[in-house]
Amino acid sequence: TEEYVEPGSNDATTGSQWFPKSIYELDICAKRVIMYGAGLDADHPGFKDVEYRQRRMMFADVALSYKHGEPIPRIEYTASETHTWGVIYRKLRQLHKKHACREFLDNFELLERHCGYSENNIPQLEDICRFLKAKTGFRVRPVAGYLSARDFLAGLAFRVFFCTQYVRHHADPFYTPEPDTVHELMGHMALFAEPDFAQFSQEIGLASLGASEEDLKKLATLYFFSIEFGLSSDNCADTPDKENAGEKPSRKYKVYGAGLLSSAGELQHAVEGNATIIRFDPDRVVEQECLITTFQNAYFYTRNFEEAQQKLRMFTSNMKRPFVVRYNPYTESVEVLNNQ
Ligand code: TIH
Ligand code: FE2
Repeated sequence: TEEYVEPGSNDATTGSQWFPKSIYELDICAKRVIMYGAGLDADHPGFKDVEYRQRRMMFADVALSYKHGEPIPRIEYTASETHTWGVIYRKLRQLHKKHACREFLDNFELLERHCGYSENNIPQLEDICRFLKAKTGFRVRPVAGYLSARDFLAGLAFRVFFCTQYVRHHADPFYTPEPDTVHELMGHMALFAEPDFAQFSQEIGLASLGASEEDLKKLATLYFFSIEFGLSSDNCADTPDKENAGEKPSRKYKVYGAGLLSSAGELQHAVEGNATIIRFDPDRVVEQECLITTFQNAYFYTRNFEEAQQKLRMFTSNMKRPFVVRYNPYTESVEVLNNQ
């Protein structure tokens, strides 16, 4: 499975767009990076910083030469990178304690105990990968930068999460438009240790395999407003119960979305300001624009992961594909059953 597959290629088995059938074929997806290092846009604080750009090239090399099954190379982070991490760590841990959901906080403590999480140390992907594998079967693998939504979501179908390993530029520690290792480790990792959340994530991934362009875009938007920016109303002081209750005071919500839990700036905006917060209803969510260089215009909540999962299932069961996929955990591959 060494070959490169051109994005958009036809899939011989299904007649839809090509998608990986085995976990090894994620090596193909991992190579189709949209932008990294030299591709940084001109607004990015790292754009004019030659040293930063060179460092990013090193990370890109590590990610592009990685293959499924290999140990993930350990990175020796610089004093400056570790300092940036520490500044963010201190700030976010305070905010997490106030605003993060219970499942996130409990699992984050396990990461501190077992995976080298501390304000003086940037954890290594290999250690996290082993930990998650034992908890939920989730794995991480390094990636050089943004993938297309199709390639990125395909990883989730195999319980694989593509993770950047570089650190954001020190000029702007509390918000970055690009995912970086602080976002992945501080925002995402804890919940992949939670079985319900792992299942929810995989189901988005499975629904995305061979989906039409239109459906793929909807699934990417649902991913974005749940896994990246989702809120929950369980265990809150005053649980909102009315459907479509908009613009409620923020203390009624807990946060589980990684894009909020890794950004002190946007987290405070979402739950300490008066951001628009709407009930997570897939038909409504897919109408919302995903913003990647600014804060979101609105955030969505469910009561808990179970509710998110039910709503997602209802929605995806109406999506049409001329085949059915089933994940086989013994072979770590996707079986395709053609419908007549
Ligand atoms: N904005 C987030 C942060 O500053 O940590 C990173 C990203 C979330 C979603 C996409 S990029
Ligand atoms: Fe993310």
